[in-house]
Amino acid sequence: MTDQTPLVGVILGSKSDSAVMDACVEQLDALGVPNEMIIASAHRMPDKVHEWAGSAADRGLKVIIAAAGKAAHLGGVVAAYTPLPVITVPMKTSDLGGLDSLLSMVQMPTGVPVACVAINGAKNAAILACQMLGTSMPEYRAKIVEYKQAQAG
Ligand code: RP5
Repeated sequence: MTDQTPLVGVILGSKSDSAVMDACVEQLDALGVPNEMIIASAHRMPDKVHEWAGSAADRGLKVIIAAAGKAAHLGGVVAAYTPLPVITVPMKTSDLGGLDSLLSMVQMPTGVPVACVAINGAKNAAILACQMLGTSMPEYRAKIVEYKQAQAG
């Protein structure tokens, strides 16, 4: 999190998701991507999700990352309310190992796409968001080039 206007919004279905998703925010920070994070469940707090997602583009966000578990409708609901690209992160679950979350996210109906990273793929969601910013903002493309060079050793 920085003082700059957030470009990436991270929304979690529950505070319990932050144990995994803190790594997403840390990766965004490491890449220098201004971000904001809120907790709002599609099922428990639908009005809050609507308000946040519906105002996201006008507030300056460019990409949204949505993390949730079980019957994980959060990313799809957010995508219904915004023209911004939505990256979803399926949370590993105690009952079904995250397959429930994964299928809930990837099986979106035609017309409301979301991207989906691996189960608990918090860091990849941050990197993908930065890559999306990099298509029109050279400073973020440069961050990805730098990241890939460091990764290659
Ligand atoms: C989902 O249900 C959340 O995203 C979380 O992954 C899962 C369990 O939530 P809690 O019962 O821990 O709040 O909505």
